[in-house]
Amino acid sequence: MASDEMTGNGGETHQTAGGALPTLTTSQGLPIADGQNSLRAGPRGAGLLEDFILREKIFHFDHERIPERVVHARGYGAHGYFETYESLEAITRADLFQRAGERTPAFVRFSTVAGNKGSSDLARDVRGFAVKLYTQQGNWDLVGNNIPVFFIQDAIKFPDLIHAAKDEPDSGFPQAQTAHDNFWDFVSLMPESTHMLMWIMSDRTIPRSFRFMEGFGVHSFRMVNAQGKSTFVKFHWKPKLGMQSVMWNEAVKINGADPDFHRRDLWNAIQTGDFPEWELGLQLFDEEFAASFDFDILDPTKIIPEEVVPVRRVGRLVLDRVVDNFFAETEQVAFMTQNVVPGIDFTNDPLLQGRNFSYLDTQLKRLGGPNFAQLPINAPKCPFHHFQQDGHMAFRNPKGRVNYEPNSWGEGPREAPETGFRSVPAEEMGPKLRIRPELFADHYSQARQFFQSQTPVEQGHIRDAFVFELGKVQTPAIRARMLSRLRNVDEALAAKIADGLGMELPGAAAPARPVIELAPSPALSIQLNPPPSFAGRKVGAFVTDGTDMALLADLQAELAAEGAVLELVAPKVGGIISSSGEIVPADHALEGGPSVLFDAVALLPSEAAARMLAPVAVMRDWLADAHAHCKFVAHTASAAPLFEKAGVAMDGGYIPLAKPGDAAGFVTACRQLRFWEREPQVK
Ligand code: HDE
Repeated sequence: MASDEMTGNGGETHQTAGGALPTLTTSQGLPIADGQNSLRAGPRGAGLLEDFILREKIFHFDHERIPERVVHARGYGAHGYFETYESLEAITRADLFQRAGERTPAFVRFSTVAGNKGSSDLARDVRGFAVKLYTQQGNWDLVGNNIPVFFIQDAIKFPDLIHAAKDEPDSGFPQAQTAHDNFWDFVSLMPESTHMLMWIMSDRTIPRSFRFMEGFGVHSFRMVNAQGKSTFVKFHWKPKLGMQSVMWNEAVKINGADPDFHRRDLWNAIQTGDFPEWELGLQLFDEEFAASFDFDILDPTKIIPEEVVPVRRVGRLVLDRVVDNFFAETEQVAFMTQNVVPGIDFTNDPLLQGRNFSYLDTQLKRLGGPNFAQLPINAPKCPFHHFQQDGHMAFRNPKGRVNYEPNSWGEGPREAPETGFRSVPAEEMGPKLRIRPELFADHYSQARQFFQSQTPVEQGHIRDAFVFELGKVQTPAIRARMLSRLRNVDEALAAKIADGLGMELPGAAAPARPVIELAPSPALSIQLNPPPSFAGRKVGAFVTDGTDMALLADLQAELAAEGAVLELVAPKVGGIISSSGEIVPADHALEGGPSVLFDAVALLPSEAAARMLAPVAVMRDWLADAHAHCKFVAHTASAAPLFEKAGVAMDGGYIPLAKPGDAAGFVTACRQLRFWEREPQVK
């Protein structure tokens, strides 16, 4: 036995009871006798070049990282399935839509766009919503976002957009945010981005979690039936739990309290069997509608309002399995817009056409060779046969002599003229030009429609977000240029932002096409589409020694019946001794469980504890934040000293818990998610 000094492990052995664990080896299978010490010349001597075990281990470690995605670097994935509600045979021959009840395996990766892999989840940013469907006719990737429009109309502007949005190249900051000069300089010079700016300054870019956000395919695609008939389609994902966002001040604090807030939420929901679900919605329309629409359906900065073309729900996506290994699955998954299946096709949207080039290209760089489709997460789950061979890391290698076609050996795959993929034979004619269609030049009408479709509370948040972001812009001329554009969206909004910035309102920029007055679309508002219940949400209950267990149990039961979760926050994580003398473990210590982590809060301290804790800063923040973030607050009478010290004035969002039964009223109130009536008082 080696001495403690030589093993460096304090004398502990790593034997396990029964000794059933496998032997540690090198990657070549060599059993390792000592994994704690490198080979050296004497106890205090130099390391030896001969130590191939050290060299192999460090070599592999040095190469553990692959390049992070140039955009959407931070993301989180999960497995699940898509279930078709009804046959869509009349519209598309895509195999996954043929049979009601059929389940297609799926992998979904949610992401932010601008931040690097280690950035925080609550950055104000667009969320990626990328879905890989492993159909029986190949993989179909619907690589979408949680916002249905985009900043730019042509792929040639994408590198400029992303350069401007990401950290500035000399300083390397700010990371994961658009609140800086380069971004606002670029977008204020690109009026086509105005519609998207309204969306990103809205609460859509600070979602409560991935589970509570919509997804969109953005571009117009085509569905094609067996007769070759093509129908235009816009794809939507509708969250079963409804939409929900946090407040900006809350987002800033969540980033500090739990930078992994969104990934933890998804992981926990799946692990506890509360599987997140979205319905796939289709907006289907034909050439005739496309020709009559006020906007060009090829323009990715435009939507088709749901009130104009209703969303038909055709199936559901359920995420029911977390990954086994983050790197192998979430990091190595390669989404590609060009992964379509027979029955799905592209349109001439110039952004989509550029994407179809980019996604293949980027995988070669990121995954290091042409065989990334052989990785289990990327490989189709249907039979596939081709004659591609060799290359870096080829690990599915065919047997036999036949590696080309046509061949006369009577072996190997053949084309499928009837069932294989064929592009829609759209007529393409015209001069070769670098130009955009006329209708693409309407930059403001839908931006205005979006703003006017929001509730006053949501409009206030948009205004505040512009004031915050433009307030971080150091060059006054950039702020002024942006304001001159916003005057075309809404005069009152522009004036309020100017006021918030302490600036004069500049003259309006001349729009390239006149702004059309469009009917508001209530479907665009989060608040006008409240969730069906409080299910999937989380309440944080502050408890101390002496907490009334009957009231706590009642609260727990009501939340469980609603499908919501209760977590206990206590002065110490070890827990509390309840009124009935039992030890109840806590989920969070007060310091580690700030109220921003919860959708609503409850306070059930003993009176003595409330008096003692009232002056403590963390306690005051806990309550003051819940109040400022317009949360519903359930409380026992004994919590009164806390309110006084935190300086909060109780209002209709405060619900007393005096007797069993009161918790039901609290849970009902929580279905509204926030007590927005409070916001004017706390702003
Ligand atoms: Fe992407 N985008 N994109 N994008 N995108 C990538 O591909 C690109 C666009 C989207 O979770 C990259 O594998 C170009 C719109 C998502 O792995 C890259 C253009 C939409 C993801 C790329 C766009 C998206 C990406 C980087 C303009 C919403 C993450 C890594 C022509 C519909 C997928 C990668 C994942 C990722 C290029 C515009 C969504 C470089 C050139 C519009 C959700 O290929």
